[in-house]
Amino acid sequence: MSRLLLTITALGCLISCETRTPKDLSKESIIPRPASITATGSSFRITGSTSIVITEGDSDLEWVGQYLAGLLSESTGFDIDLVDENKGSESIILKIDPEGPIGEEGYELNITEDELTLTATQPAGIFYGIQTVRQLLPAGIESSTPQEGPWEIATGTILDNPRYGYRGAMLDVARHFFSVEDVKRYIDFLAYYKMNVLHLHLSDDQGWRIEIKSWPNLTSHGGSTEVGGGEGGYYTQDNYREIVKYANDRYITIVPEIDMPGHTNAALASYAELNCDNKARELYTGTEVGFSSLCTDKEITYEFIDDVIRELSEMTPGPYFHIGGDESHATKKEDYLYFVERVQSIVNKYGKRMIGWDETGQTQLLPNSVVQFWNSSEYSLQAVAKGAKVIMSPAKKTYMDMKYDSTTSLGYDWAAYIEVDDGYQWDPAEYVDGLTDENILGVEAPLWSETVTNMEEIEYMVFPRLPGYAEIGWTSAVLRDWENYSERLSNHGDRFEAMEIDFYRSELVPWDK
Ligand code: IFG
Repeated sequence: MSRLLLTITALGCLISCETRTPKDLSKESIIPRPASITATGSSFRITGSTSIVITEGDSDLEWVGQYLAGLLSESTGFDIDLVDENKGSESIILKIDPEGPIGEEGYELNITEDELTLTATQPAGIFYGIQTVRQLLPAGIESSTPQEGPWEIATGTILDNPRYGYRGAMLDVARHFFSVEDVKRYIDFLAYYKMNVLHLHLSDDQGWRIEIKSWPNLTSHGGSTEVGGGEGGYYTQDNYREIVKYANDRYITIVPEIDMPGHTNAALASYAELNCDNKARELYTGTEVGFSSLCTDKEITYEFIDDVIRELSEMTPGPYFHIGGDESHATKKEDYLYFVERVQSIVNKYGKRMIGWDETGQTQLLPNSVVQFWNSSEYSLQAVAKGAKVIMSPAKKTYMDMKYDSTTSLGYDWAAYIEVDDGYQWDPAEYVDGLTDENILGVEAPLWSETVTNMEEIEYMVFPRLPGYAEIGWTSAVLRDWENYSERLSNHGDRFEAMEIDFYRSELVPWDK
């Protein structure tokens, strides 16, 4: 090869090899955007001799360490193990320091050429720091099979902590039923973007999805179909416990919802005595809303609700129980108010805080209750006036069953078309006059499933909007702008591909820049 050609090749490699080694931490595409990043201009490399160091006394870091070791080993092909003292270089050190960085979900990530150190006051912070480390490595780190390296990360320091304590998404498993495996994959998506709540919409007109041992027909009959007439399905109590454990291991709280007094046809079809006329309803496989109501002036209704809330609360370690309360058009107003107040006391009796859709803001709420704003500012402000907190889920911004635009085949458009920029460009504390951060618990993005039937369709409606909702929940408003975000989001396209996520390639995002 001629001297000239050799020089050009070497130069080319220098440029391409040089750019392949990340050196500027501040140029990385982390979502949610961290609170602060300081770059120091070099790089750290994970190699076959890398180990994860957890010094003794941090035993509750064991699971998090194994989680990281599993993730790294699978895609690097290295055998990365946990050790209890730092012997070599290229180590990853995880440590809990009660005097450590800010907040119980915060973390400090310190990267030098020799070691990568994650420090936090709680294991949750280490878990969130690990999500950041994943995003600093090449997209191949997300592959389920060994990929070519090198596995390099730019050096520097990241100090990070979330804006809101409630950063969630909802999955409607009632209109269409989804398997335990599908729910676990949905949980993996939330964990990757540092979200910490999964709200499961477990019952509706079309299906009852959670086994209640004292009322077995709810699932044997009420769980036997779904929108469109398919076979439906339900979670046994062991299935539900498995979902709860999978979520809790990833610092995600499950919020179970039993929607009532409306949205209850599946229960009304399962037990005649729950109907005011003592006639069991037919199973329903359509998509209308607002036509059903439990019989609010029969005592057996409250015995039923007491059993349901007792059994479900016993399997739910999280602090919340969602009672729905939306679109109760078939319930007289005064019956609705009486019903919600009685159910609120049952929820509290079993040690949980009630969450209800914003219509419940009209009732005598206890200060520890929460309303989920989806449609009515008026009801939400009524709730705040009674000392309740608000979860922000404006349908026009966060409903992931809304079409991206008129060409989207799945979903609805009754609230709005929600393109990727629409879902990102709003702020929870500015959305409703009179609703400020002192009233707001956090944000949640619901996915209703009337038109969504499988995991691919879930992925198409959820990505690429979900990372934006995660950033709204985590990152302070001053650090958020569409220009910067869309640039970072464009670099997540190859991560979605590595995770085999079937995402909508919005033209508003410069995916192939
Ligand atoms: N509103 C209903 C949901 C669902 C949704 C579809 C709420 C609180 C319309 N209630 O949103 O059950 O049908 O976009």
